[in-house]
Amino acid sequence: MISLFGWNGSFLQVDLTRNKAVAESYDSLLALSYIGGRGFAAKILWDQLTSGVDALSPENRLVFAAGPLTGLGIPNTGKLVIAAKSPLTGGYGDGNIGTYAGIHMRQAGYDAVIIKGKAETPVLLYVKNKVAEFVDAKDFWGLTSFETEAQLKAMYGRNVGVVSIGPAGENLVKFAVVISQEGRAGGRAGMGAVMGSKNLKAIVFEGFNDVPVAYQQDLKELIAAGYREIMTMPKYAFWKQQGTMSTVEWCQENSALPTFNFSEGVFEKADKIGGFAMEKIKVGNRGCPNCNMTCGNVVKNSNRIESEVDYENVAMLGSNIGIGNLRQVAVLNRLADELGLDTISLGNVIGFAIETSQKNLITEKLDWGKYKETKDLINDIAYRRGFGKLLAEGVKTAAAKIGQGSQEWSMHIKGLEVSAYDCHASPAMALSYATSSVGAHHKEAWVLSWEVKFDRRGYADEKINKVIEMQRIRGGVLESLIVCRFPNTSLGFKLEWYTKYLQAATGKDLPFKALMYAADRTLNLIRAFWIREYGSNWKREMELPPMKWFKRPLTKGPMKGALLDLAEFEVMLKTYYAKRGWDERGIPRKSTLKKLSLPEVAKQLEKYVTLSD
Ligand code: PTT
Ligand code: SF4
Repeated sequence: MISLFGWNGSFLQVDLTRNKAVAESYDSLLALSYIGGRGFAAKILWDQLTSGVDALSPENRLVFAAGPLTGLGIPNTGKLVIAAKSPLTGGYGDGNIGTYAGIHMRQAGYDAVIIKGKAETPVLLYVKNKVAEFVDAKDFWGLTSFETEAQLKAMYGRNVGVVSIGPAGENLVKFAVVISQEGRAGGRAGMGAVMGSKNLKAIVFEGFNDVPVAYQQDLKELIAAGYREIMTMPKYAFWKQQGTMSTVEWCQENSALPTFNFSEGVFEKADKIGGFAMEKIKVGNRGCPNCNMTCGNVVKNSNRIESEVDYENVAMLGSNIGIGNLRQVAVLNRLADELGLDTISLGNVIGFAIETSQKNLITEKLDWGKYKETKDLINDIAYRRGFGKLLAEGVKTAAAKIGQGSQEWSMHIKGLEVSAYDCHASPAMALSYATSSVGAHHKEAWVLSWEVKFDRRGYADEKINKVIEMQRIRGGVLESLIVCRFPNTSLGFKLEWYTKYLQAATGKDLPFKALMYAADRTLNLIRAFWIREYGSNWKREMELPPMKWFKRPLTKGPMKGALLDLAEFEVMLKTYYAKRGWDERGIPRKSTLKKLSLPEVAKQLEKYVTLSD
């Protein structure tokens, strides 16, 4: 056990094949080198996996990792990283979910839970204050994530933390997510499928112990001051009103709203699915634990049932598939949550299927804006029925099977479907997708608003620097601490708050610079993970954005005619690599790994590829 404050110094290693759960301590070097969350997850997956493991086999590890700020009541820290080798991309996969489960996990004494093996029949794991129990979950198999959590709370009490999968995870849909608290989802790259492959329906966490901190009184005062500061920020009131939903109008104005499978950046019914339309049917706010920004907008959907909507969900299940009715979109969104499907990939595969059908390349007759048919298709995907079975594999595999040039409009990078920002007119946003740690996700560098403000269509070096800076801060520091990025990115809450919290919690002086260094280490380790998996099959071309953005210009809106330029983008990508200390293939150089104290990683990688000096 380490004698540091802020960290418990203990992981729970669970083997579902043998029904064994063992606490394992780790040393302070690990804590200080990787901080927590994504840093821990990357290190654990690097150490415990070998190249080529089938992501849906018992050998894969499913990691639930918290950070040194989790469970202490600090603003916006109710988040948990869920990570594994991704069945969708074959590379590193993770996601970030707001849940009481992370808080309870820390208060039960663990900084991470690592799951390997496969239970013979469905189980759930109950972790209560250092004691882990395997509970038969046959009666839960087949339930939606909402039903599962409700029943578990009836069994274990309302205050426990629960993460679970729905039928999509059970059926190994490659973009199944893990769900918590009726509307929080995490693990876009198929973490729900990994959980399903282990026959693990849910984990219930119940912890009552305080995590040891260095300066309790200082921390208490800082926490109160942080919440006060957030509430007095100028953008706070509007944020509470609309959360991420105002992004619909913003993207429409700036020609970035994914429309008809990313063919356009504007949607004629955008006002019907935007933030102001949402306000008319809003019935409340929900959110993650330890947050006074509660950005989950709860609306009443067409079935008069509550559904929590965020920008990505609405854009992908709205404009991207031609549905311009927010109550209907909210039904689809809730269905995705119940079944445990990632809304971004879902809207993406459906958009791809409609476009492919319109071009008469498949026998299914699909069209834009068809609410009822879409609902049926979503169920077919979750239960792997009919055509849904192919779409359940993700858009990359579906396009490869359909062929006939359909790869050109399969909107993914490295197998992960692109998030809800059209990039015809945004080279840096496309670069951010291309080089994200998990595939085409916006979470690390949402550079689009910066492009809109300063230089929309250029390929200048400044853009590359911006992407790298954002990736280090958001994808490295915030994902490892772990804190929600919205207070900083949407309200302007200063990052210095987090170093103060960290100091009070751990007693260690870890300046932001040190956190950025640790972030670089983690991001390079994740890169190494991808390279170790792909070996000689790793190609720079894998990181090129979808060809549609290079070949088929926007036909409407303020950016009409816009296209990405392939030659310029390639130069941008190579320059990005050079700035990261990677070679022309995008592989970290030996010198870079050495600088980050990762010589062992270099040694291992050399078994798979030749490293440049
Ligand atoms: C995230 C991705 C996003 S990002 C959204 S909406 W977004 C989608 N949400 C889904 C959902 O809901 N249901 C569903 N079935 N699938 C969904 N897939 C999509 O998943 C989320 C918020 C949001 S709302 C965002 S941006 C921020 N993301 C953060 C992040 O990544 N890191 C961090 N440190 N802080 C963040 N804060 C914000 O959290 P993935 P949540 Mg999510 C219903 O997991 O895999 O990273 O994909 O966690 O608790 O729902 O909060 O406009
Ligand atoms: Fe969760 Fe939203 Fe609060 Fe972030 S701002 S912690 S996503 S409720």
